[in-house]
Amino acid sequence: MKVLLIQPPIEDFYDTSIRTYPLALLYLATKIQALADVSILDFRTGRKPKVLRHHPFPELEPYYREGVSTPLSFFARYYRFGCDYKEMKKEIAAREPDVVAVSSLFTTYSLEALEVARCAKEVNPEIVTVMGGTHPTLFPEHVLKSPCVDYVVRGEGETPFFRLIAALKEGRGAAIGDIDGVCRKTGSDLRISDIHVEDSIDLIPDRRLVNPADYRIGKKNYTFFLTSRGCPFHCAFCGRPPVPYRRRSLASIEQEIRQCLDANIQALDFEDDMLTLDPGYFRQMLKLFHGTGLTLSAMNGIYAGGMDTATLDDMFTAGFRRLNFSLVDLSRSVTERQKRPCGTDFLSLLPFLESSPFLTEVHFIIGLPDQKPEEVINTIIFLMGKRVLLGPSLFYLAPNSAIFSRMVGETWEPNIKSMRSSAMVPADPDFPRKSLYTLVKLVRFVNLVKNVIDQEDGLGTAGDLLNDQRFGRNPHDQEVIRVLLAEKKLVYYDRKHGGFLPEPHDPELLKLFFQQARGIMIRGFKTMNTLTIG
Ligand code: B12
Ligand code: SF4
Repeated sequence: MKVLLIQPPIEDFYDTSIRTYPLALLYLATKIQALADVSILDFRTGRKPKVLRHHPFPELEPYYREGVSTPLSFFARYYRFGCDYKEMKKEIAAREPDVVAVSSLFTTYSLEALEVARCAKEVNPEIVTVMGGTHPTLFPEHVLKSPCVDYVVRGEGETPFFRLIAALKEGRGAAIGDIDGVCRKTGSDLRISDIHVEDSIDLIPDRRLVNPADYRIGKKNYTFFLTSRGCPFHCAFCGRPPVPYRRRSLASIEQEIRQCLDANIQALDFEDDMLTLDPGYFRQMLKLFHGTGLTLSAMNGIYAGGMDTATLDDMFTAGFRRLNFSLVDLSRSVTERQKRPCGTDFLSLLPFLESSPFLTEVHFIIGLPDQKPEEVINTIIFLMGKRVLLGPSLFYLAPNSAIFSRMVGETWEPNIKSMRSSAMVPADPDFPRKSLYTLVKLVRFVNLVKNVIDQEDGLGTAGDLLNDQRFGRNPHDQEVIRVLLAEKKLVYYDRKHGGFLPEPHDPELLKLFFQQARGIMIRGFKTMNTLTIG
């Protein structure tokens, strides 16, 4: 039996192309390896993005434009990241699979995943199609009602998928209805199973099933890695898959590290939802990396609760160089409202981090319901004075989160495309889109200044930026910054018509930022160099 596991393409204004390792598919492929002839096809990674002239967000046209020159640029074009329909059909047809199984991790890109199932059925209606991942787990009916999907797997897929493939192979179709985690249909009758949770999460994915050179960060082959699954917390904005928190055995992690090295992996990104929950376990786990030479990261974000400087030292020894912390917001009242545990524990680690060799990125959310733009300004001003890079995340509605249930509940379907940060959907009328946009632009300004002062010390105030070579080379960029500093306005240079035009922005917020930031210092990201906002 030939089983093809597919990572679908996505359509958006951007892609995080350094983080598309198809780990879920590798777990599934490894589990059924002895049962079937299995291969993985990644329709998303390593393909040239294609510009889509029409996109589903006409309301964003004033914000994301082409032909614009500004040093504070944001998104411009809408793309398809990965294969188009014709290529997908050709690739599926060439492999003549019996089963096509598609990963659908994101609700917002679930239509792209369904397209893959449609391709498979068009290639050959006899191909059995299966879909799994966070989206089908949360909305099995939505996926199963597509005439192109035969089965949906809910929850962790290894065992249900194994049983499904075994039943199909042995022609035991009738038994499929009883497999925990597998949903099926008979005519219009849908049989929806509970969410499956694996008894053991120690399975080691066989990374030889993908080409390591297809997944690179800089010059290094990277992989995703999990030491745990699930998270015991319930932040109101989070749409994590509803599975309990469990940790892996250290012995299996040790074995997996060896296999990664054998597979020529040089960098490893932990994608755990809660990597550092138990600092004791975490530190033991870090010891397994000593001497491996692997570069470690946790770009999904590190939770600082319970962490201390000794743990940070251990992280450095293990191979971490760049840290991504999830702050959410500086204000305790915001984090408490969001039910975010230990929201501000990170602050106690900051003095150590600033004087350490780590490069630290701090992520915070812009546009949470009940969050005020002024609160975000406080976070920005605080972080700009620290030796960190600012990592803004625009709020989006995450299915299964408490906010999602409150705001859209059962009526979510028409909003599918908006459940992404690039859609900049305001969650609160007091925090409109132009304020979200203004704050992102301010963060870009701060990070740009950090970049400039990292390269050049002794710039006294922000006004000196205008004489800096970096801006001097492009008079249009220089003018955009001059207008921002002097007139507190956002403008861009329109290359087509050859003039400066206003960007949508909230002038009051800009004024407030510069008022509060007056006399306050911006510190570099890589260096302790500073500059003062005049
Ligand atoms: C890595 C990751 C990414 C990567 C991409 C990963 C990839 N391969 O494409 C990056 C960083 C690019 C990413 C981006 C986004 N992400 Co993300 N991401 C994750 C993260 C942290 C881990 C996913 C993972 O690999 N887990 C490890 C694997 C082993 O677990 P798994 O995926 O659950 O797979 C198991 C089952 O689901 C099932 N299964 C999975 N696939 C299949 C397929 C079949 C056929 C079967 C049978 C079973 C099956 O079996 C697997 C093994 O048990 C999850 C959080 C999470 N806990 O899932 C969020 C998550 C998936 N992301 C999410 C979102 C919303 C986004 C964004 C759209 C947010 C935004 N900024 O707009 C962005 C898109 C940005 C962009 N355009 O680049 C949400 C999705 C929620 C939803 N219902 O839509 C999640 C759940 C985060 C959250 N807490 O809310 N993400
Ligand atoms: S945001 Fe992080 S800590 Fe909060 S529930 Fe989600 S995974 Fe857990």
